[in-house]
Amino acid sequence: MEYCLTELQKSVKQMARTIAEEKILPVRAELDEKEEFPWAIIKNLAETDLLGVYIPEEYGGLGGGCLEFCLITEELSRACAGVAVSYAANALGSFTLLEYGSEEQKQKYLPDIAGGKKLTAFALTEETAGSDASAIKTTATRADGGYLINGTKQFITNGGEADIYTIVALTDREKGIRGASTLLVEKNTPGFTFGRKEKKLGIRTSATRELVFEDCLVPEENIIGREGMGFPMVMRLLDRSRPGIGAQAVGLAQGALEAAVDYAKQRNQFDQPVISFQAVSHMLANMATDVEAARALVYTAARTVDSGAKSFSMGSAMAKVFASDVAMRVTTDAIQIFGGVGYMRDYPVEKMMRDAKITQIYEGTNQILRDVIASGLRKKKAFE
Ligand code: COS
Repeated sequence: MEYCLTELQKSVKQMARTIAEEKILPVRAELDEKEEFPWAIIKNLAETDLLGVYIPEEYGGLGGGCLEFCLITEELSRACAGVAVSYAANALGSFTLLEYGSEEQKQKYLPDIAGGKKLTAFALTEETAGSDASAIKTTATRADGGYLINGTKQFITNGGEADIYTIVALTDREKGIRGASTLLVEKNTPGFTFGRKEKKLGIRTSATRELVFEDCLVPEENIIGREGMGFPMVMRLLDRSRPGIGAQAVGLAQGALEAAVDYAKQRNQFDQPVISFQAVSHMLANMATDVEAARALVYTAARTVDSGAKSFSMGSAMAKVFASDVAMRVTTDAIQIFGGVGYMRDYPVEKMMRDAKITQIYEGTNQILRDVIASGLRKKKAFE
């Protein structure tokens, strides 16, 4: 399909593909097995400026937007979704700063993020606040010299590895979620430590860790925007980042589709390649159609984010829901086409299926996102 990509889009996509094929493919099974953070690959992404693709040129980035970010995420995910999410979580950790940060904050942090000198993470989720994001309990209380943070964040991607954390905490507990604010916390700030490192089904090279805050004092200037603006900021951040999860799902599904086609062409049964059986070739045809439909939706959602549209909740949610369901279906069918060997770790498709599952869960479960879409439908005055 022709997506009419710009020169910048074609070039970042190609660079990401080269890194994926030369640097990720040879080590993905080992990274998965050892559950090691892919620092060498993050370094490659920094050297090629891909880490700062969405950051404006004045702060050292490439000046791209959501679509460029999605193209890179998709290419990395085609090789390894665990590497792709480590890359994508860095953007999640810096989007709020980019959109709402003061000029001083941007000058201070963005050049190092764009250059890959500092990695970021975003922390919203807590034990009591998953789908119900408004149930956070972490507090940031005004104190001499800034805010005193107390609480524990759970399941934080890039946790322990990142240098800068964008966290959401209650600056006014009385007001509940309307008293939430977004703050930047740097690694090594006294009172900020890392708890349990999770052992996961998939995306095992990525780091998923608890963040523990015990009387952690951050300076007043670390608040992003105004006190009480935290929740709407986070909702908008998630609207902006969900096409990225869609792109991760599309990359995963594309990788599984390619592996299944290659295998079906070379695997002989009953004296012929299994792709010559209609039962198999129609499965592949459905997989290819699903992947292309998901890609078209993800790119359109990303272009809507980049268009400057005021609201893009529905399109972003649709892209994430549809693409992640496709990724789960296509990776599962890829194993089916491989048959018995697909279930073994010698081939990459079992890892792809394990990796795909999380795309239906994180950054809003597909159940919550169907609520977001339905709520958009309820609010719509007319269909264009
Ligand atoms: N953009 C901007 N503001 C938004 C918004 C959006 N997309 N969605 C909601 N808001 C605002 C609302 O306007 C409302 O503001 P006011 O207080 O001024 O009225 C406020 O946020 C609360 O909105 P709402 O009442 O709809 O929030 P709910 O508590 O019902 O939660 C859901 C809404 C379920 C959609 C939200 O909790 C959610 O997205 N959950 C999933 C969380 C998630 O994705 N977690 C994964 C994190 S991985 S990093």
